[in-house]
Amino acid sequence: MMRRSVLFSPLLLLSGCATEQSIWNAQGPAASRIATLMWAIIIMFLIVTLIMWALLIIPTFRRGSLEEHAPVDIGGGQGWVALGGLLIPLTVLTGFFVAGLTLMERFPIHDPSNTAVLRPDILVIGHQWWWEVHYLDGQPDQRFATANEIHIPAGRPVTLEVESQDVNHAFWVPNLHGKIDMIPGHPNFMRIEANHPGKYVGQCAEYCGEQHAHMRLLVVAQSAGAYRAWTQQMLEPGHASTTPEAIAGEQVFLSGACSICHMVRGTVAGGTVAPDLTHIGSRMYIGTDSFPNNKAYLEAWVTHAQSLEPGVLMPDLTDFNGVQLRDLVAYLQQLK
Ligand code: HEC
Ligand SMILES: [Cu+2]
Repeated sequence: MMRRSVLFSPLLLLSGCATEQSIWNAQGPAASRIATLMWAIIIMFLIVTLIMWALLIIPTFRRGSLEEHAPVDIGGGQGWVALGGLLIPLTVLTGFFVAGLTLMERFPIHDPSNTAVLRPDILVIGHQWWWEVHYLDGQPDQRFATANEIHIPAGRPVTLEVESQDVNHAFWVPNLHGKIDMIPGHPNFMRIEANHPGKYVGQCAEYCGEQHAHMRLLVVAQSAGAYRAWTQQMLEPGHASTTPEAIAGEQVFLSGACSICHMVRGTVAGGTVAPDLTHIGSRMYIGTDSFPNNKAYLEAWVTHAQSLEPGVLMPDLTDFNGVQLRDLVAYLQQLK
C-alpha cells in the first residue's frame, strides 16, 4: 500500500495542481479542445517511444550468425531508415501540424453568424507588471475600468482585446484557453469562456522584466445575476468614507503621492499610470494577485512595495506615522 502511494505520488502532484492554474483541468471549450490535442500528442509520443525502445532492446537479446548482424549498409535495410527516419516522422508531424492549424481555425474571435464589426467586450492592457481592464460592454455610461481581477459571466463567450502599454506581455489563463501575445500598438483578440462559475488563475506568459513572475491574473466567472450585480458595483464611484479612520485615511491618500499615480473615481485622485483603486477593497488580492488583500499586506505593500516586489513601479512610501498608515489602509479597505 505504502509503495503504491509512493509510486503514484507524481500523479497526485499533478492532480494537486489541477485545482488552480492548470492545463490538465480544462474549464472552458477552448481549453478542452487544446487538451484533446495535447493528449493525442502525448499518446502518439508514447507509442513511438515504446516502438523505438523495443527496436533497440529486442535485437540485443537475439543470438545469430555474424552475417545476420552485418551492418545495414551491407545487408540492405535502407527501407528501415526510410521508414523510421522519414516516413513515420513526416506522417506524424504533418498530421499534428494540420490538426493544430484546424484547431486554431476553430477559435473564432467572435460569433461567425454575427457579421457586424468585431466589438470586444473587455480590453486588457498589459503594464509592467499589472493588468489594466476596461469593460466596453453596453452603453457608454455602462463602461468602467478596473485592474488585475477580470470578472466574466459563466457559460457565455467573452471577447477580449489585448494589447500592451510598454513591452510585450502575454495573456494566459490555462484552464480557459491558450496564450495570446500582448503587443504595443498591435491589438490581438481572443474569446474566452468558462463552463462554470469559479476562479481561474492566470499568468503573464512572456518575459517582461523584473517582476514578470509576479504578474499574475485572476479571472472570476460568475452566474449571470452575480455578474450583473458586480458590474453595478463597479460602476459606482469610490465608496464615501464614513468611519473616522477612513475619513482621515482619505485625506492621507488624496494629499499624498498616491493620487498622482492611482485613480479613485469620485475623488480628485485621477492617476492613470497605476491600477485603478476605486474598488480595491473588493479585490481578493493585491500586488497583481500575488498577496492576500488584508490589513497586514496592504500596510506592507504601501510602505515596502520594493521589498515585496523589487523593481515594481511603486516606490516605498514611508512618509506617514503609524496612525496615518492605519487610517490609509482603513480607507483602502472600505473602497468596496
Ligand atoms: C509612482 C507611482 C505610484 C505611487 C506614488 C503610488 N503607487 Fe500604488 N502602485 C503603483 C503601481 C505601478 C502599482 C502596480 C504594481 C504592480 O506591478 O503590481 C501599484 C499598486 C498599488 C496597489 C495594489 C493594487 C493591485 O490591484 O494590486 C495598492 C493597494 C497601491 N498601489 C496603493 C498605493 C497607495 C495607498 C499609495 C500612496 C501612499 C500609492 N499606491 C502610491 C504606482 C504608484
Ligand atoms: Cu510577463
